[in-house]
Formats: sequence, structure tokens, C-alpha cells
Amino acid sequence: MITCEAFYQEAKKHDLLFYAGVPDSTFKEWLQFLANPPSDVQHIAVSNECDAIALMSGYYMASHRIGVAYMQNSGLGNAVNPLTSLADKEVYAVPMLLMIGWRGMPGMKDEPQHKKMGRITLPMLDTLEIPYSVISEKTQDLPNIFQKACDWMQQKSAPYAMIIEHGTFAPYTGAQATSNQWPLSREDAIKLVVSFLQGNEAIVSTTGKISRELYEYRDALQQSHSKDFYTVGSLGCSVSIAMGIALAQPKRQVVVFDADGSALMHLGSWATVGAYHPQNLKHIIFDNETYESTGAQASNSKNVQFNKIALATGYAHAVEAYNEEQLRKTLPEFLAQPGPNLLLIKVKSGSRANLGRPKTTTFENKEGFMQYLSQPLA
Ligand SMILES: Cc1ncc(C[n+]2csc(CCOP(=O)(O)OP(=O)(O)O)c2C)c(N)n1
Repeated sequence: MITCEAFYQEAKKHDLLFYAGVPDSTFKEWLQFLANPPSDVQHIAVSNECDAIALMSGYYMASHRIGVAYMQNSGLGNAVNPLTSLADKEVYAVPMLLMIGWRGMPGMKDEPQHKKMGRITLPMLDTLEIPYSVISEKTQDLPNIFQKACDWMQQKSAPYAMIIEHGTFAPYTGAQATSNQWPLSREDAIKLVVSFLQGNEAIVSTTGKISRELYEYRDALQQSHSKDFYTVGSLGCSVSIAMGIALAQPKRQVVVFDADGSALMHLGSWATVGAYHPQNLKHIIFDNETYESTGAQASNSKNVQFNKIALATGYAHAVEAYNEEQLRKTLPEFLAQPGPNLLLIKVKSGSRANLGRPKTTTFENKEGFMQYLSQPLA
């Protein structure tokens, strides 16, 4: 295993001290290190992997220094455009180090949304003509890998990737990230929202632990999962999935269970909601100010007034709740008023250690959901 300190020291030898990205649990230890970094390290949490590539480009042009863009391999999809049309050696030729967590690595058990990307990560880098080194807990020659990466970046003025396998970094023993102070747990907030629903709505829940909590709650209630669409990958896309449903079935209430990280990733979708104004769309953000599903790294939502953004992009109403009492008061009107409506619920970071994962397949989820949507409204 590689310690965070050893990785930092090796990176420092090559002046790689500027980091930006969207988190991945594959290297959550390194992200804990970056949460309270040494004074010579600058760390920027961005909302979308595409932004990390762009940020590195601006940074390089202004400082002549190379930065490190980190991401889960799912985020490589978001990064492809600026990698091919901005940093590429045939366009602006910007050197940068990519640190990519390898979910769905062939031979390793992982969730369905990671399988394809896990399989094509290395071929995709080959297609992008980005050379790479794979780093794992067995890696012994980290100095050589850094040297090779930096030689390439300097000589070709182009990106180089380090592919990080699960278990590469040793547990981090330094200061841990602090959680927020909001009193309501996300799981309790989810339960409360479900209890206020009529039962004939469609729910689209976002990637990560929100979907897992909703799934388990349905099990606890001995209800079927057919009223829920659990978005397992495609972080930030739940609002648009819900909008598609809301437009196709204007009489059905469609409720989005969104989160801060996912909302920030595709804020542009809100302008579409505002412009086309589906009255049956009800958008709820469970905002814990962290990317909790990948290790509770801080998101930038603390500084974001989601309600003001919703109103500014054309939502009909935007309300907020900071505790259970406010949530109980807010929900009836939020759900009854014609939308599109936004409800921001501030929740504490964290979740149950024994939280399970969906036992049904993605295909079963989709089939059940489609069958539910094809029945006449109760
Ligand atoms: C494009 C993309 N980038 C990164 C990830 C990895 N990822 C999965 S869940 C998650 C955290 C999402 O945070 P948030 O939406 O705030 O929900 P929370 O986990 O806090 O409930 C991340 C970063 C991903 N799935 N897709």
C-alpha cells in the first residue's frame, strides 16, 4: 500500500501540488489527506470532472505549472470533451496528470453501473491517446511512475493518467473531515417525505446512498420498488430523467430525490425545467453538504442558495426545511402546489454502517417501474 505522505512527497518532487476533482471512494484516503493538506498544496473541489480539466488548463497557462485532475472512471465520460478539444496535443496541448479511480475493474465484483466503464477504461485512454500507469497496493516503483508521467507531460505537453486500483492507499490517520451540524438525518427525512406522498407518484432517486436508503425503506414497509426509479450511475441526471417522465405523463406527480453533489453536477438541467415548466415535477434536494456516498468529502453546496437558483431559472416555488418540524410544515403545500417546485432539506452527513444495496437488478427495476407507469393513475 502507498501512504498518502509518500504519494505527496513523490508528487512534490515534481511540483505537482495543485489538485481538483470530483471524489471517488477508490482513493478516499488520499481525498482525506487533501481535505486538510500541507500548506504547499492547493485543493479545489469542482462540481463536474469536465471542470477539473478546464481548471488545470487555465492554471497551467497562467502558472506554467502542471496540476492534477482526479476523478472516478465514471467521470472520465464527463472529461472526454475537454480532454479531446482543449487539453489534447492537437488543440491547446496542455499537460496535466489525471488520477482516475478504477471502479468495475475486470475480475473485481462491483455494481452494474461500473461494469462497462471498468472494462473500457484502459481502451478508452488508448483511444484518447493518453498514456497511463496502473497503480495498486502492490506498486513498488512509484518514483519511476511519477518520473515517466512527468517526462511525458513535459516532452509532449499533454495529459498522462494514473489509474488507481481499489486498496492502493493505506488508511489515512490524519485529521478527519468534519460533518455538518444539521439535526435531521437523511434517512429520517426520506421516510417523512414518503409518508406525505399520496402513493400514486413516481419517484426518481439520485445516485448513491439516497437510492439505497429509499430501497431499504420500501423493503421495511414491505412495499414493492415499482414506484421508484433508482438512478445508479449518471450522477446529476435524475432531474432530467424525472422531467422526461413528467412531460410524458403530465397528470402524474413526479418527485425527484436529489442531493447536493448531484444537483451541482448538472445545474444546467434546472434551466430546462424552468423553461418547459412541468407543473407535475417536484424536486427535493437532501443537502448534506458532502459527497457522502464516496466518503463524505465536502461539496461546495454550503455556499449555494439552491432555492434562489431554482426561482431564477423559472421554478414556480422554492421552499426549504432545516429540521423535522419545518419539513412537516412545508411538505403538504410543496406537494400540492403546481410546480415545478423545489424543496431544499438540509440534512446531516452520514448514514447507517449496515446500509444495504438493491437486491433487484437494474433491469428488474426498470421493468417494474415501466409497468407501474403504464397503469392508469389511481
Ligand atoms: C460522473 C460521476 N462522477 C463521480 C461519481 C462518483 N460518485 C458516486 S455517488 C457520489 C457522491 C454524490 O454526492 P451527493 O450527490 O451529494 O449525494 P450523497 O452521496 O451525499 O447522498 C459520487 C461523487 C459518479 N458516480 N459519477
